[in-house]
Amino acid sequence: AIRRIDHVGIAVPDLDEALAFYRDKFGLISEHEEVNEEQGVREAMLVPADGDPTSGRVQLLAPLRPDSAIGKFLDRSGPGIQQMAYTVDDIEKTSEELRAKGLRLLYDAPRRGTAGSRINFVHPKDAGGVLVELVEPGPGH
Ligand code: MC0
Repeated sequence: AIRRIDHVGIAVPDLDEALAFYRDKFGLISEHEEVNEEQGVREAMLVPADGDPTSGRVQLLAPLRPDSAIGKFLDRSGPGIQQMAYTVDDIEKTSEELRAKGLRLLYDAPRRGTAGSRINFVHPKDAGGVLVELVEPGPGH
């Protein structure tokens, strides 16, 4: 089952510029940065500096390569919201429930996401034009 909004993912051409923008304009600061080669992204998770620690995160996603998911998204749509991510307790179970409801999941088995999480995606054409990510947090998160 879906527990909460995990993060909203925003495609950006330049991670360092976007980090400075979100910090200076909105007071959102980076709690974690990582390169995910398989996904072709350099990414950062942002939280409100003095806000509710349980807040859903903002994830900035910059492409490592032009032919990556984020590279293609930037080409087609320009910078902006690329994905909506929900926290789930059991990604295999939730994926199976959604498949049974007729939604296409992008991966047969979960792949590695931020900070040891396991992730899968619902195809945007099956979710009202929204790329929906399912996130089962890593141990200790
Ligand atoms: C494509 N479409 C989207 C979309 N991307 N619609 C809404 N949101 C998006 N992000 C639309 C296109 O406009 C097109 O519509 C249709 O979907 C099919 O597009 P396509 O030509 O198949 O597009 P591709 O080749 O760009 O692939 C789209 C797809 C891909 C969602 C399959 O981006 C993908 O595999 N995404 C999952 C992985 C990912 O996003 N990784 C980056 C984040 P029309 O109407 O023109 O036919 S990594 C991450 O998120 C991590 C590390 C984490 O959170 O832990």
